[in-house]
Amino acid sequence: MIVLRVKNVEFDVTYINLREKPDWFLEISPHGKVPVLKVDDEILFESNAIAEYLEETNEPRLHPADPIKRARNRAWTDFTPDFSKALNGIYYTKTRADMEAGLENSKVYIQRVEDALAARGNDGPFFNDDKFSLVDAAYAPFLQRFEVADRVLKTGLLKNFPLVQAWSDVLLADERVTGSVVSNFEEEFHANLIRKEYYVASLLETDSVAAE
Ligand SMILES: N[C@@H](CCC(=O)N[C@@H](CS)C(=O)NCC(=O)O)C(=O)O
Repeated sequence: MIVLRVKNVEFDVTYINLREKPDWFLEISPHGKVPVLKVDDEILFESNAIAEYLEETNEPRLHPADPIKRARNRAWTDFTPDFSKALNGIYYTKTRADMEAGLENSKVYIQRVEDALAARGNDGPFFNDDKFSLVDAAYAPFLQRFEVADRVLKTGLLKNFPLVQAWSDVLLADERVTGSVVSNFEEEFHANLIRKEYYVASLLETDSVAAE
């Protein structure tokens, strides 16, 4: 969705309930996962494949023009699942001890991205430079979810990674990112944490009781 927005591609979006996937969705999504992109009568799946298709078919180009930089960008996009798993492993946990273990475990993955940002040789503010790239689009959703969870958990994790923190701040202030989720995103995200009875949800309930 972010790539569609950055490239100003016209699209319609259909949200589905992942707890009760409709039959039409299961018929078109080979892994039963979102996102799926329908182009005329063709179905594309997997975020990276969709992003690369949009890159090849729509301006502006988000990949760097230089082939070496482009290959490195693809390598960092390939790292997104490790990075997201590390962040998810903090707040998708049932106990405080598991959350703390997830927090500790995440540091090595975040440090790798911190080092990549330090190596870009400029002030960004995006992954490569001053231009939004496919790497920005790939990481933004996970930084966005972590930020919502960490407002409750208050781990302050990213304080130890100033370049990742600054990158996250810029992405989460960007309308192309914030506008790519449902308007009640935070509410939906919290509801999911509560439904799954994650540790973070117990802090949420404490917060709302304290606010009454
Ligand atoms: N590698 C896939 C991962 C997609 C994915 O895990 N989607 C999640 C939501 S973010 C999903 O559809 N989960 C539902 C399920 O696995 O049943 C991609 O990047 O598109």
